[in-house]
Amino acid sequence: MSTPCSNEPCMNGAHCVAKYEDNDYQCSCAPGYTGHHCQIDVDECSSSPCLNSGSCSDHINSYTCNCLAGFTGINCETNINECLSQPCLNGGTCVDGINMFRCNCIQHTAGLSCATINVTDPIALYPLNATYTSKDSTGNQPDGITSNVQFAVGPDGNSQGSYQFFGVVSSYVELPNNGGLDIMHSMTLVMWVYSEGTDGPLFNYRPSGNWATHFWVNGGQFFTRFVKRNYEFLDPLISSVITTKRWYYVGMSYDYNTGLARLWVDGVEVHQLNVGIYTLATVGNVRIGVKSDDNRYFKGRVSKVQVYNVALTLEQVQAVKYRG
Ligand SMILES: [Ca+2]
Ligand SMILES: [Ca+2]
Repeated sequence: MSTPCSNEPCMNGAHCVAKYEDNDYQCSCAPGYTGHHCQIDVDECSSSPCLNSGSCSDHINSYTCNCLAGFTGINCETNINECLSQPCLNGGTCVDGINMFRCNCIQHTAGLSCATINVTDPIALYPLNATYTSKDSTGNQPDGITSNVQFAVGPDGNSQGSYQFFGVVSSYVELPNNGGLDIMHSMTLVMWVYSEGTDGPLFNYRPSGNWATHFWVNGGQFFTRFVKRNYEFLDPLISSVITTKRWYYVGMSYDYNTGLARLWVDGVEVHQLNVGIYTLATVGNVRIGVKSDDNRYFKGRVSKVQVYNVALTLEQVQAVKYRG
């Protein structure tokens, strides 16, 4: 028996509903189709559902968005956070962009990820190796004077990459200070030290007499004391007890703008102290190994002594570790 639906007029999986009284039919479309015979594939992209310039692909009763780089989500509604991987180094602040990030670098750092650390040149750099002997490789300061020291293996493995100090009154290096090392204000000193167990001076202003600013092994610890111009002591900075017969990369700094003093050992700040704002006693020649009126003489090795007239940051101290 023939019905209005007998010749299957509805398309695309539609259900045909016969209307006998009119000898007609109506198509009940499957999802995603329209039209009298459900012959039209509805364009689900017509409402422009894809955001942020994503391109839309129409499917049966659905759509997909193809997002531009930097966006995600069903409708490309999400700006991917490129800062999540923490790409900014050295304290830089990350600002998320579109398929990119930008780093706002702190002072003295630069580059896309703030990986570049800018450090001013030292005012003196004594490599204390066979190439430079006791000379300042920057050429700024007069040559040092050696007394009963000899070359030894340095922290970089160079067989003549340091000076050996013997722990006796005659064994020292003296660095002349014709005003060039008289820093007075902000300063940083970094050096490599290999102690063989005695206390003694590592960088001591004034070879004898009044104590000026000094850096020592004292009590088996790294010990630095900034001293006021009138020779009054400021509070010292002290590390924990050090291991003998291994190299340490040590540094200390004083910031005249803040009064803050710092002591670093192998890239770690071990002591920070606000000692106040004073002009420092950085007068007289500097001696490594001996203060002639004190009977404690450093025994061990020293290499790559660097002096700056600014207070370096920890990142900067690490960046100059192998200078010299
Ligand atoms: Ca469609
Ligand atoms: Ca982004």
